[in-house]
Amino acid sequence: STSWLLLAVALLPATVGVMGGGGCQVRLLSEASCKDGGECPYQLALPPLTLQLPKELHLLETTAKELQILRTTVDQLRNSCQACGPRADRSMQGDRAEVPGPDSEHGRQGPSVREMQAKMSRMSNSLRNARSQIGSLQGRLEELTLLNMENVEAMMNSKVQNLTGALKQLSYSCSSQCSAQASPQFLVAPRDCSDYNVPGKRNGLYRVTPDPRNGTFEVLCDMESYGGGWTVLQQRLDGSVSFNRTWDAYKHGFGNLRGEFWLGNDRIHLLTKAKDMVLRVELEDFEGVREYAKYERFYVADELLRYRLSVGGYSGTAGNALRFNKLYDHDQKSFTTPDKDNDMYPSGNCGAFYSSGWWFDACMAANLNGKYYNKPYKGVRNGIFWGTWHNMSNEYYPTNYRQSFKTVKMMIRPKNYTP
Ligand SMILES: [Ca+2]
Repeated sequence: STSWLLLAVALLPATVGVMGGGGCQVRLLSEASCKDGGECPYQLALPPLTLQLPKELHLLETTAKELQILRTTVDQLRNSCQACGPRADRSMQGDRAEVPGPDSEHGRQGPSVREMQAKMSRMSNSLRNARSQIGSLQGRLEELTLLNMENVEAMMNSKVQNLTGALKQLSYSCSSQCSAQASPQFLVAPRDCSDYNVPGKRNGLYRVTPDPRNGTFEVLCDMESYGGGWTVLQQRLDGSVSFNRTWDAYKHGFGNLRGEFWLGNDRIHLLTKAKDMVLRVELEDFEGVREYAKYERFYVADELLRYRLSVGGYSGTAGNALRFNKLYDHDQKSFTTPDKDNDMYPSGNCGAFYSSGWWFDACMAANLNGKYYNKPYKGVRNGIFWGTWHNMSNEYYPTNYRQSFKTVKMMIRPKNYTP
């Protein structure tokens, strides 16, 4: 754009001059030089004009310059040739002191020829060099091509071989170490007591991880009764722990795992969610009668579903109190505590009325979290209750005392467990 601007500025005065007529000056050169015939010379002053010429003209200029130089050289050569003889003599006489030796004649006469010869030889040398360089470059190019096509393949093959070897070594060392160390128990954290049940295990406290996202906790394991592998959810032994507790207490569990306790609704949910579980209820009264109820299906939902109970598939000796009849059915019932009424009884809170947390209907045919009585009792039936106990039908008569239980135990085990 700069060159365009320069051109425009240079052309502008000319254009203006012609258009305006003021810039164009035509005048007589001189009156004195006018001839007698009246022919006076005129001087025409044109405004400066700059023209943009194609750049190839520069070559023309260069060529002209070179031509000029060549002409000068030729002239010089011609001159020196013409003055060959006399100049050589003069130079031999005059320059002897400074330019000694027999070559001085040639030194004066043919420097341009010798220079040109030297130049020629230098040029031919460099030409040879260039040619040999080109040759070597071509050779390298071919080598590189060969490297690309063949050597890379070989290199890759060797690398693949190395990797395969390393892989074999790794798999060998892994398999040999693993087989030496591992049994499945170390690979998967025990989810409930059944995962611990190898021969020689005894009743006690074990850590279980039913759901790795929800941590690990301790449980009481019954490893001896009925094939073992039982995770105990609840235990009543002596009445030392009150089961008249809040929603929060039943959620997190309470009591002592070595004595009386409720494991906690969150944990019961996790355990029954991890595997299909069987529930076994153990009951013993103060007359020494021991009976059990077993359910093939036992699941407790999470807190959002109010720990709803799913229970079914009864077998046993104590009777199916959890699913007594249509009016008293604990299956699919939410958990209720004295401070949280989720029961089916519209006029009040079964948990508050019977002093416990349980899956109350309206209200119950069973309540294993009732008050612990160490002997028959009267009044509200708020004790541990199993509605199908063998003597339940005549408990009111003639004494009107209510049945009490000495020990209660609720425990679960995977349905597919084999002792
Ligand atoms: Ca209610």
